[in-house]
Amino acid sequence: MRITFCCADTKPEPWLAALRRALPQADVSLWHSGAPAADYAVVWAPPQVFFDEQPQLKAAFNIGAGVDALLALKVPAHTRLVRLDDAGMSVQMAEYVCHALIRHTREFDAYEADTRAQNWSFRKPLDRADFPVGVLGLGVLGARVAQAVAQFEFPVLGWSRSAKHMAGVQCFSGAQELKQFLSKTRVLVNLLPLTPETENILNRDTLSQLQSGAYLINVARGRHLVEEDLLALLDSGHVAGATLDVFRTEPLPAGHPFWTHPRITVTPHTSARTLRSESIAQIVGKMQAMERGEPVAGVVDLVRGY
Ligand code: NDP
Ligand code: OXD
Repeated sequence: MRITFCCADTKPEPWLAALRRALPQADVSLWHSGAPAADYAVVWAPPQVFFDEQPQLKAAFNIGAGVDALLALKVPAHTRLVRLDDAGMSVQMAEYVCHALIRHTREFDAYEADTRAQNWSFRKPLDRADFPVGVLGLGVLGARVAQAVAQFEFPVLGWSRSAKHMAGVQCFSGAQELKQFLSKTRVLVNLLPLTPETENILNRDTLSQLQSGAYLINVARGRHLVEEDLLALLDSGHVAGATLDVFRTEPLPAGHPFWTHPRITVTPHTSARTLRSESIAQIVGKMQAMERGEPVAGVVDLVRGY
């Protein structure tokens, strides 16, 4: 079996070494233009020329959950695209979202400012019933986040494409139920894939439908959010604040207003990192299953776009 590795922004050596350890019989190498034809690829945001030169690939394994960068390319029709299926990301995402939520609802920023000023003062506890949390996207990550938030006894709502039933989560689905979902939500968590249907879904219209004093946690993709609409709604007071992990341009450019906005917390696309050993174990298991002719989870549906 021949495996080629083509991952932007990723140090290749540890991945190549780990893949060789996991598959000692395989020929594993770093892709370069003109490299020999491979059976499988491990990829992250490869250039178009990669697929142009590897038309025989049986599958390309993305070392992330989101496949928007891959779907922007022309991929050979028979090459299956396979996303990471959790591989240690959902627990990180649950930590991140619960941290952002609780930091906001327990007013930890204000307490931190008080204690820095050596000011021993209490705030009136907020009622968690006043902070219904709505999760956009109830897939691998969104479902785990919704369940984690429910553990803290917040009211939890979720929205997905297909109808779902989830213990402790009031579920909504489809465009026709989005309005209802938004009107019952105060803290909005975005865990949708980026597709033509979801691009710019966080805009003036949708964010205005949230309950007053709304809070946004965007951990999916920057292109879900119309940035100037968020700034306008922060100015108007309808949105109280936001925690943003993803941006239309990454790294977030110097001088961007999000860097210094007093009610926006910025993190550098780090809410759920790809974990090398978990990812390789999953990818290698799927390559072996494919070689045996067995089905694997996480194959991207090109029509749905995720
Ligand atoms: P999944 O594909 O497992 O889940 C996607 C969810 O979104 C599903 O519930 C799906 O509905 C729903 N959905 C998709 N399109 C629509 C639509 N048009 N209307 C309503 N619901 C829709 O993805 P993951 O949970 O694994 O990941 C979600 C995203 O998180 C990734 O695509 C990626 O962009 C982002 N991500 C960000 C990371 C970071 O570090 N910031 C790390 C990892 C991922 P249904 O269930 O009905 O199909
Ligand atoms: C992913 C990401 O999609 O890291 O996995 O954003």
